[in-house]
Amino acid sequence: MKKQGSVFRINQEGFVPGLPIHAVLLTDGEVRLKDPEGKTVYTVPHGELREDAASGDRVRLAEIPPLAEGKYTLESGEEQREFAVRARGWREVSNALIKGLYFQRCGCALESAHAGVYHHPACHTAPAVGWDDRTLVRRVPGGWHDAGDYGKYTGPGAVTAAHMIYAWKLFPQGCSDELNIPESGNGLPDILNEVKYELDWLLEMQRSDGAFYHKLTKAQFAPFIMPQDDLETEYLMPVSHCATAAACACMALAARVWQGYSPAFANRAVLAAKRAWDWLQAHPDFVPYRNPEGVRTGWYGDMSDRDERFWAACELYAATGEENYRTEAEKLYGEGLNLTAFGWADVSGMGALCCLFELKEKGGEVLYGRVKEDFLQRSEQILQWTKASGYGTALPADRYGWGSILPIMSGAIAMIINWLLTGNEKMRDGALQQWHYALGMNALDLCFITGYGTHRVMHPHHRPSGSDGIEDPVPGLIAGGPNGNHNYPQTKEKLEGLPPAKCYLDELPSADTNEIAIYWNSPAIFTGAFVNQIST
Ligand code: 9MR
Ligand code: ZN
Repeated sequence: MKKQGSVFRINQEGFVPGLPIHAVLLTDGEVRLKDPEGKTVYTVPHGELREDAASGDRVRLAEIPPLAEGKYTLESGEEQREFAVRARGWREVSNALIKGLYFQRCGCALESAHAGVYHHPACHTAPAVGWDDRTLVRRVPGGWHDAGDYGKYTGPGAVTAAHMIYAWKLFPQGCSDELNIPESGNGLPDILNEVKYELDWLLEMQRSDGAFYHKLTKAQFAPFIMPQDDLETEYLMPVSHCATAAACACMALAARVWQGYSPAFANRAVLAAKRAWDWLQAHPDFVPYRNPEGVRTGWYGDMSDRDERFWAACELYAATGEENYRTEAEKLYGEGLNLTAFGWADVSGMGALCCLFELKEKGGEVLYGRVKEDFLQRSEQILQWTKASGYGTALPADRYGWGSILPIMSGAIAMIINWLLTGNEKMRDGALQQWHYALGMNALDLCFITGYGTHRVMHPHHRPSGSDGIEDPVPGLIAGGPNGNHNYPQTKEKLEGLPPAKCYLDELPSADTNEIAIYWNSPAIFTGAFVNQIST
């Protein structure tokens, strides 16, 4: 048998008809593409390699015109690599990414009817206690575990839910499949059913004065035990500006969507958003969140709330049409924001999404016109990074930090939005290449989504996967990926000296390269919804 080619780096879930096939080649020689009968259907001619700065690899990125459904083989000398072209070929993996959030549900049993072998009893059902005020004892049920730990963090949760809501708003046909979750078949698309699980929890995280608690976690991370065995007290940690503004934005966004499904819920959501906004107005001086003494769970430190406030003002204006929100949004926009940032720390891009797709008629010169111009310019920069990378990855070599998958998938979102606004095919292809990156077209030759790909992540830093006694990790979760910063000493010891895009360990302790997180799944969900929609 011929060797399974080490000179090929491709999307390990294959391709779909009608879209170009991208493959990174580590050979300058001719590459033949053969159909199942062994007939050459396409030839990539000999071509020069160039060094990819992030990985040190000498590569070239080939683009093969769209192919009909079928099985194909790439061949270079003795090496070959098979792949399939299938209609709806990426549906399964993108559904799995959404279902991945279901597996993160807290406070309810995961029944085997929905969770299969990964079923487990309800977890974290005891009442939470206020960290500052121990007389505050109340149930705060639900929500998603944030990542490999069992914490639940307001800002990151709000951003995750919002990525998913926008995925559905912009690409409904790309994400409307039934996911076999408890609510399936209730008339609401399943992606929204899953989001609602988080929204209900978020509403519980609001204090009576309108502010949101920053997080609900224990004082320390749990050991690697199943969630139902994690019985220590969970605390409502102090409120924060960033959490309040992010939850405010998310609730105003949700209110508009649920108007068509459940006006009562929509009403509750918009009222929560308004109360959060009023708290922010009454507390104009930003105080960054700090973990109280003795608390070691995720910090989610953020040194500015301007971007969260901008996003919140945009969404509230879209939800209510009240001019004061518009005035605030314009003022905050005028302070200068990075409109292509879509992560938990900088949410400016979420505000941009609102301006571009919800405020076209109502946003006028600033909130539509200027945001659009600014956005197009910034996304052009992302396309340039993509072109400069040998692997077509939207990240410069010096920016591979903890969770590098986030800026990479954010790059995909930015290029997708550009494509929606301009129809520029280079943007579509740039976005596709980030999808391919996540699924295997990368220097590690690895699909970052558990349960998928021919070369798989097997040991994510994820407590259930690490303690359930099942060999395969919980499926549909995306790993943070290579991190050139070597945050952990043991990671540093094993990886020091390697180029950043190769600093990755498929080892359970390596939270700094192999943890999963809900807000890494969600931009991949957005991108998956897009690729599905344009290929159906
Ligand atoms: O995603 C976060 C990353 O940007 C930070 O560099 C890192 C270290 O502070 O923390 C990451 O978030 C973790 C959070 O603090 C706790 N839950 C797991 C998260 C993913 O690793
Ligand atoms: Zn739990």
